[in-house]
Amino acid sequence: MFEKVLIANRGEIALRILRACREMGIQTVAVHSTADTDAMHVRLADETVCIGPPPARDSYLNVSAVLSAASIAGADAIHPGYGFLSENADFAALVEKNGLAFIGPSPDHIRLMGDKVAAKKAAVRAGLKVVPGSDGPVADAKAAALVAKDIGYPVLIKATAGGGGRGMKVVKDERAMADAFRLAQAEAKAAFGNAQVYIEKYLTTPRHIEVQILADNHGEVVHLGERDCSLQRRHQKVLEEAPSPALNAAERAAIGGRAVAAMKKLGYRSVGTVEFLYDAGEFYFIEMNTRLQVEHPVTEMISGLDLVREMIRVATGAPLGFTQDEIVFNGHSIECRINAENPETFQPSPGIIGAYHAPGGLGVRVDSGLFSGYTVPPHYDSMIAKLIVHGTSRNECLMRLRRALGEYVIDGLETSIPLHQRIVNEPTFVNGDYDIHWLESLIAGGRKSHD
Ligand code: MV4
Repeated sequence: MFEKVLIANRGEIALRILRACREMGIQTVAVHSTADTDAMHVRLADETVCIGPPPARDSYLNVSAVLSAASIAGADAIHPGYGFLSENADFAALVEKNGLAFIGPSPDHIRLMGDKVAAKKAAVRAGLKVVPGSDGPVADAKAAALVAKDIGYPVLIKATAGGGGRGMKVVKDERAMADAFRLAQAEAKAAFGNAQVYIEKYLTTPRHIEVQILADNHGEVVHLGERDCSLQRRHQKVLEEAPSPALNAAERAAIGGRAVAAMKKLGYRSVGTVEFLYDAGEFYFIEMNTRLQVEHPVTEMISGLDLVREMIRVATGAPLGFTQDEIVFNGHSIECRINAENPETFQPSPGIIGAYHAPGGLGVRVDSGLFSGYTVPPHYDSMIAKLIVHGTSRNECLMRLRRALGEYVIDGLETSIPLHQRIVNEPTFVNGDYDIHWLESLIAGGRKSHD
């Protein structure tokens, strides 16, 4: 087992990793910017290293600062969390070159999945169905129009280096292609430094369903069920649940089994998430995330497994301690991402936390570094807490979530708690009958049937 792990992240996920390490008897090293000196993950760590000023590019994204901190502290492994350096293949390779373990997938798998065209090709080779579209990158609007004519409009232009929805353009008909293509290329170039784009048939009302994978270094792979992440605003997930209310047991077993078989073929290791669009009973692979995800707790709640612990175990070379048959799913879980932002305008709302009271009781989990007197810095993502609830059924989970949201007190700044209270009372959400556009239409609809 590792003796000392450096946690290359901040906020709730740094705390989440720290907790797993402590339970495993592993020493922790927190790195932090000067904006995070008083943060909870820094206070609780065994050792701390300041790695730079507030802007992420000068601290949490500074590869040499993080590697130097690991070397000075004598860490034998680095956990990257999510965001920041977590899906930087060059960073993962450098960590290994420095003789440390990267607690995550191999640099090659990170690189492969970072190229969305290569990822799709790999998925096809590994037996997964993908959305019809161009075979690879498309050179110009003329070639794009040829593909679109073949698969039929509407189509979606996506960035090869993209992911997470940035730089996508829906094209309704051939007349709109030329402008959309140029715009997509320009946005891809600006966002990712790579103008390359590809084309897919645009699915108008799918759900976003993703399968959690766990793999050891010896070819064993299991899935931990799926999560429904269809509730998004501007490609930011707002609320996630497991299992998906859209799937029956046969569909669940089928997609889990296909994702496992694909990852075995690819020789994948560590945790990963295979993302699908679910439309008219079919699953289409779109991307794979080669990291621990924000929403991993809903999977932990229904599987009883500690994903961070398992991720650390397999990174030491230990074999998976259980088989697919031994994983028992139990009940239902929902996570609400709580952001420091105005619940109507979505403007960030950093500031000092006044009174703070987190909900508790049976089936309630709060992953957060918040405390009364803490200052939410303006330099980073606005997510300040995750409220995760478990129930024996979806209805019990929903009742408990409403209760827990009502108990949560975060004074001093605006949060998205009122938005969540609205969502959990909407009939469409209560029925589980939503797609990827439902939340945005609810928000755009203004004052509607809440309370
Ligand atoms: C799509 C799609 C429809 N058809 N691909 C968004 C994030 C990235 N992971 C992939 N995404 C999508 N890919 C095809 N072929 C719909 C989405 C999508 C989306 C698109 C427009 C507006 C909001 C969206 C929310 C979630 C997913």
